[in-house]
Amino acid sequence: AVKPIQRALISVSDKTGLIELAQALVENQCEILSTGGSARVLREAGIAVKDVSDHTGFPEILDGRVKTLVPQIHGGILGQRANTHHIQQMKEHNISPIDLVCVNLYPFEQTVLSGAGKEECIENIDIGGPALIRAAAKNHEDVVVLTEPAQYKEFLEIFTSSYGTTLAQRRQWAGKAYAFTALYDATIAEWFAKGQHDDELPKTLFIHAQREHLLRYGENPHQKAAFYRKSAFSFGVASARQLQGKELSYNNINDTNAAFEAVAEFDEPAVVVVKHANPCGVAVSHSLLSAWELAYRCDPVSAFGGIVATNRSLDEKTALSLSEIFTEVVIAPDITEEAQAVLQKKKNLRVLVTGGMPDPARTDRVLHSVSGGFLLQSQDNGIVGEDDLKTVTKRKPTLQEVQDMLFAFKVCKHVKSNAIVYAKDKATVGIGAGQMSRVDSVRIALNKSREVSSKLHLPDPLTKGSVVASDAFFPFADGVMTAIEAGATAIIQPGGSIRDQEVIDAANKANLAMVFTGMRHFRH
Ligand code: 93A
Repeated sequence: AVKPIQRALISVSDKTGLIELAQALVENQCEILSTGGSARVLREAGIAVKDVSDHTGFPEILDGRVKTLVPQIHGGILGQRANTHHIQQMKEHNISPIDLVCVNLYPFEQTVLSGAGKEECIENIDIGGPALIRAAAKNHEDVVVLTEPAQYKEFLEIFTSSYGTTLAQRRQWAGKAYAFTALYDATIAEWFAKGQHDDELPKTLFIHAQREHLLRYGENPHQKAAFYRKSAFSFGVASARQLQGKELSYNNINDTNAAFEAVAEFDEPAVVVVKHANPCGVAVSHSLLSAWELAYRCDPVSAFGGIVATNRSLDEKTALSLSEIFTEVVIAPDITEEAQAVLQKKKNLRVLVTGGMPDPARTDRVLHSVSGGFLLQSQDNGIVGEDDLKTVTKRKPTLQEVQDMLFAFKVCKHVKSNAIVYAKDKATVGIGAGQMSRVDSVRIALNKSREVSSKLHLPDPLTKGSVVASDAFFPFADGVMTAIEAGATAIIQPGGSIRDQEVIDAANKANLAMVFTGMRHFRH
């Protein structure tokens, strides 16, 4: 049976779609109760509305902390219409039933993301809203609960054709409502946990993430997949706005994340090109355009169909240059109107804007699943600086070599192990990733670089005069020998092998400078 709606309570932070919803309710003889800001918006649109405070005879107090937390409201939602005892009590206390509750909550997560102070964040913890939502969901037998503007359309279609709703529909919305408030509270709990016990891992792993949407498929077409969003308090692929292009695939999301996390490592204008979750070109420079050109030069063959990430607002010149090659995704903190106009011509290209950069030093956790369980670790937020370097060779590195080494080591952190990165003038010139033996990575990076150099008809290969970074120690001297063959002049690596001395000897023999970082950056 269809249940009519005679009285609705509307209290929303996000006013999207509010007027259309209220209009339809009023046209169908429904009385609307509303809180301060929501009532104002409705009145301005000429919609008849009654203030909650007039309805209850109790004013909004404590700067709005108590608006709807009163028996007239909660009794009106929770009273069971088929229970004569309830109806009797409601009459006694002058409580009239409320048949629809439309509430969305104070924007806690957005407030945190905006960089607001602690007090403002606390003030954006909604208390009355979740209480209304949970009450209405509990009594879904009699009450409709809507928690986000995206649901209004579906509701209005049903309501305007049948003037009411069915139990099955109300049950569905009720379930959504509890998922919604649970996620909201999990977000707040996460925020409280930040900075209190950063490095502690929880005794019980409680994962609450909202299924954002189903993906067409997983890594391969025969795998099912979906994207789940948790409260991240950080800018990235999960919080990005997609301005154009096809829907992101599973691999797109993964690769885009890798690219954006990597580019966030750098302060100067930087570009990272990623293919299959590994960087195939990284550069920092005086401008984004120059960084893009240098990053692309590293491995143009692999860059085809890749992901491009920048750490500055994407400008027109860079957009023009990068739109000359086939790219799957572009992700940037922002984009100029001119650059957007350029990219719009590439209909299929996905363009994502995040609104900011993640802090590479932030504390976060990384979850990995194994059969029968999960592995949880703190994110690799280690950053090696000049003071951490220990020179182990006779020759000390030059200033230029130090800068290139620090750059290359940062890139290494984002390359799958075994990772080897050749770099010169803060641009990668050869990347070897994911090999089972380190010396293979050194060779692959060199061979790729040789191919690029010969295509460019350069007199010297790009690796000549470069530095080499290794994500973990060299177990033998063979890797160093290959780096010498490539024309590298300095090496940065964690050190710590029982054969360190053999490795150092090989470097000394060729007058290479070598520094140990004492920190490893495995990435599997
Ligand atoms: O401050 S509250 O926790 N206390 C309340 O009693 C209360 N009632 C509704 N927040 C409360 N709300 C929230 O106010 C709603 O969840 C909604 O987000 C917001 C709408 O306020 P306004 O209509 O004044 O813009």
